[in-house]
Amino acid sequence: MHAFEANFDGLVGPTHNYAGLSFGNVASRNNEKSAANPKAAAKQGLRKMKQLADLGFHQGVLPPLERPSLKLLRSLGFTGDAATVIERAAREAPELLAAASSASAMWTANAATVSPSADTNDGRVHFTPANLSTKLHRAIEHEETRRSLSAIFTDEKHFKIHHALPGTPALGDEGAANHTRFCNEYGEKGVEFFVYGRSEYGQGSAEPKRYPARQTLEASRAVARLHGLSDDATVFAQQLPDVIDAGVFHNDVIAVGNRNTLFCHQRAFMNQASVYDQLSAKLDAHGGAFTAIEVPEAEVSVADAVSSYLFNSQLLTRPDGRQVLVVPQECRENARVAKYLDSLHIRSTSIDDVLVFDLRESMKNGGGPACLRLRVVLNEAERVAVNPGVWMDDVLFAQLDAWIDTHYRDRIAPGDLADLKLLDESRAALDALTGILKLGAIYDFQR
Ligand code: SUG
Repeated sequence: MHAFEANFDGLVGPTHNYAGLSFGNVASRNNEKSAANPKAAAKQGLRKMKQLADLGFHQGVLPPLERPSLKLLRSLGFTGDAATVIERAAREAPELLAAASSASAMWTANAATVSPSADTNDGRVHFTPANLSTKLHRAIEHEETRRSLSAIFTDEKHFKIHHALPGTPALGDEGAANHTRFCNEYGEKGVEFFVYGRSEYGQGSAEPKRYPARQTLEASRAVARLHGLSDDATVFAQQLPDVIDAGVFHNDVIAVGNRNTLFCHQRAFMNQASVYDQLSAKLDAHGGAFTAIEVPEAEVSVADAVSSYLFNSQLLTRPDGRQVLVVPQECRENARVAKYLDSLHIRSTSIDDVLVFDLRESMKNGGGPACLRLRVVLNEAERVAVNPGVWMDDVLFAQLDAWIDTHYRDRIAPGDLADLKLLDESRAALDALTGILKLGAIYDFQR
């Protein structure tokens, strides 16, 4: 059946700030305690969505979550009315207030792992929200994420939305950031590629020494089972541990795939050649010819990849069949990466075009073009079943642009998280947003 890939980008929430919450994510740590501009952040993300929609890509929007999360703070013993909770948390545990205030749900590549209906045993599109259990500010996302996904992919005839895996070290799951799907045509059965950082029970397996490996093999296998994927259509691979130690906290910082193409760094996976062989053999059995475009260390180092986010790009097939690579501006500012991109057209790769976006605000927290989007392959019947309010077009763009102007600040410094007004402003924004996106009352404060 004919199908296409839709990208659902996370709208940056009104509390976007730099709190240095993600040890192992170099950008997050480097920008800790600097002032953020939520309005610019939201507009940068929105412009990407609009421009990609204008080019003919199917582009959807996922809403931010309610932040600050009074629910988290209350569960940690801060009692009383909202003002008392925030005031006490700011005074006694500013790091917990920061975790409760993060707009991290913008990185929807971590919202869930998604398997298209062509791959699953019951013929539905499966979603497993990621438990994101390695970081407190992210571990509190999945319940609300599930609610948003359920408001958008509501029809159970087409969509199955699982609960997140138990949030425990053995089952750390970071969602689609560590998952890629290869296929011949989007609507045909494909091969799902799960990349993990460590194994809880795989004795003697290599692990990073400096930074945490957020995804486990056990979590990846559990998601594949939940989604009803067959063994002949899954490949599991481990990230190189020392690359995680160099700042590659998700696989999408070092690799991106689309259809039959994997674009990745030379030093992405353990036993990389055998990983290619497995992908090639399994894709071949499903009618596709696997190709890897491997970038050598000698041309672009792992450090260059981490600072420029070359691989945190989107590799997209245009309606006319040409393949475009969507990269952040930082790629143009790194001479070696820019040189590599400029040479793409003479290398006879399947990448025909490069599109550059300014996503500076998100990038400063370690979130590039690929982090900001969740890919969902849909056939026509499934597309019709999606809540129509979330598809990007001229009207929705204009509404969201004006909505950002009305509700967002242009500066949030760490100390501002103690500002009681931020909660009311944020709720007013989200309340208006559910009207614009026609999502119904998805937020706790609306219920
Ligand atoms: O989980 N940064 C996010 C970035 C997520 C990027 N996603 C993908 N690679 N798919 C993270 O590390 C930083 C927030 C702060 O420090 O304020 C943060 O959560």
